[in-house]
Amino acid sequence: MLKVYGRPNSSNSAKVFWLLDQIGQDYELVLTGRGFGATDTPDFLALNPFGKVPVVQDGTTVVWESNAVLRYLAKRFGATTLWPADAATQARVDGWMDWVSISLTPPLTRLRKARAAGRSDDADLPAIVNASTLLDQQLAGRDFIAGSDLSLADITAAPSVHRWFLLDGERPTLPHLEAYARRLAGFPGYVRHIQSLS
Ligand SMILES: N[C@@H](CCC(=O)N[C@@H](CS)C(=O)NCC(=O)O)C(=O)O
Repeated sequence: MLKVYGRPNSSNSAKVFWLLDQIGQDYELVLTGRGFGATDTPDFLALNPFGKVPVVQDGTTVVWESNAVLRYLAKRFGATTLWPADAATQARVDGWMDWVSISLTPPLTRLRKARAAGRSDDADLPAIVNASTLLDQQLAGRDFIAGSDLSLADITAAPSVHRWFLLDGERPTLPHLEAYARRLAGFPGYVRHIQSLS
C-alpha cells in the first residue's frame, strides 16, 4: 500500500492528501513531522535526507518535495486532467506550480512566522499583495489557475490562497480570488485538508 509520511497541519502534506482524495487513491498515513513523529531519525533521513514532510513511499520508490510528489502521483495513477500529458498544457501547469512555490508561498510563510513570533515586521506584505493580485488577474475569466479544469497548479496554490483570507489587517479586495476560493470549497478534499490549515 502507498505510504505517505506527513502531518495534517503541514501545508505541503495537505497538498498531497487533497490530491489523493481527489483521485480516490487509498494510502497509509504515517504521522510524521513536528508534534507527530521525528524526522531526524536514521530511518526517516534514509527516505528524505532533508528531514522534511511530505514523503511518499510506493514500493521501492521514494519521492520527497511536495510538488515532485504531486507530479509523481498524478502520473502514477493516470490523473491526466490534473496534470495533462500534452507537453504544452503540462508546462503551463508546471509554470504555475513553480511560480506559486517561489513567489507566492515563501513571503506568506515568512510573514505568518514573524507574526506568530510576535514580530510586527511586515516587510513581506508587499510581495504577498503583489503575488495575490497577479493571481487574482490570472483568475479573471478562468475558473482555475491553468484553465477551465482543476489542476496540480490549484492544489499547489490552495494552502496559500486559503491563508491569504486568514491574514489580519488591511489588504486589497481581490474578487476573482474570492470567487476562486468559493469554487475550491466545492471540493471535499480541499475542505478536509486545506481549509483545516491555520
Ligand atoms: N519544499 C518542501 C518543504 C517541506 C517542508 O518544509 N515541510 C515542513 C512541513 S510543511 C516540515 O517538514 N517541517 C518540519 C517538521 O514538520 O518536522 C516541500 O514542498 O515538500
